[in-house]
Amino acid sequence: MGLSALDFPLLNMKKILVIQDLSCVGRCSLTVALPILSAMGINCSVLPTAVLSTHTGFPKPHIRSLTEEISPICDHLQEIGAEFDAILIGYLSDPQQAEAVAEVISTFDCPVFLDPVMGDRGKLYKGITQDHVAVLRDLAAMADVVLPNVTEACLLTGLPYPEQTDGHMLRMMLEKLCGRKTETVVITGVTPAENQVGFVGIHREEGMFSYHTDRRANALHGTGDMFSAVFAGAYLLGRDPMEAGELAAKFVERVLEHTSEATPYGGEFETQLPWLWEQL
Ligand code: PXL
Repeated sequence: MGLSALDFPLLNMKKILVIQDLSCVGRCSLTVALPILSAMGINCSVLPTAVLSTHTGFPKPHIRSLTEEISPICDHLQEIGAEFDAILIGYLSDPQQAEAVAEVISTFDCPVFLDPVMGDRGKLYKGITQDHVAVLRDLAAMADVVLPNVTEACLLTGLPYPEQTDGHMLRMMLEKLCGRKTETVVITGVTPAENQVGFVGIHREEGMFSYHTDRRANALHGTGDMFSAVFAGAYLLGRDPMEAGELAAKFVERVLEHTSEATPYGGEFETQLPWLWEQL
């Protein structure tokens, strides 16, 4: 008899620690990762890197970095004996946070998923500096799974951003990013043809894999964060990287399809959570 998601509470529920910002308005980061991972039957704990009134796609957000809070929070979690099956890292609000985040990684000995949030469509997000790029390169080398978009893969590998991705360049980036610690890399937002979009990935033992579909709409804010949350959740529930990527890509496609208007408020993922639950 197959297991359904309803059986998870009876088994050993998976636990993940998500480290990224809390943007009060504008779906992204924790406000998408937390509901998505909960809907997948995963116990999601959070470590906010910053509080922002909105994500940086809105004009002039109020930003409070929580860099100083990361170590004391980590110490207390260690004191109470907290354990996690995985850590998912997303947006850091300043490069100084990387050191504290590296300390969290070494405290909780578990697989690390890194979405190196820095930019999209060839441009850095507001406030992301070259120092930020440099520390994320170091952090990427400490992660088991790295989930950049094409822009971020170029920044991590030092290659120029291409308007149209080509297979040779993607393979080069995947091989460069797959390292001693990093066993899986998935580059999202690849465009094998003008009206196509998808991902390419590499697993150290199993080699390359890819997925693409017709491009339905332009990207929306927060869809990268949705992809990484679904991907990490599915991987944690035992899916292989290709299956995890396909589920994450299909979830994002559904969000794009069901979002009435492209605004900085982001993709209307809430209505797609029941579908996600049914896939598990
Ligand atoms: O979705 C990526 C992201 C996450 N967090 C913040 C952002 C962005 C992209 O702009 O500004 C605060």
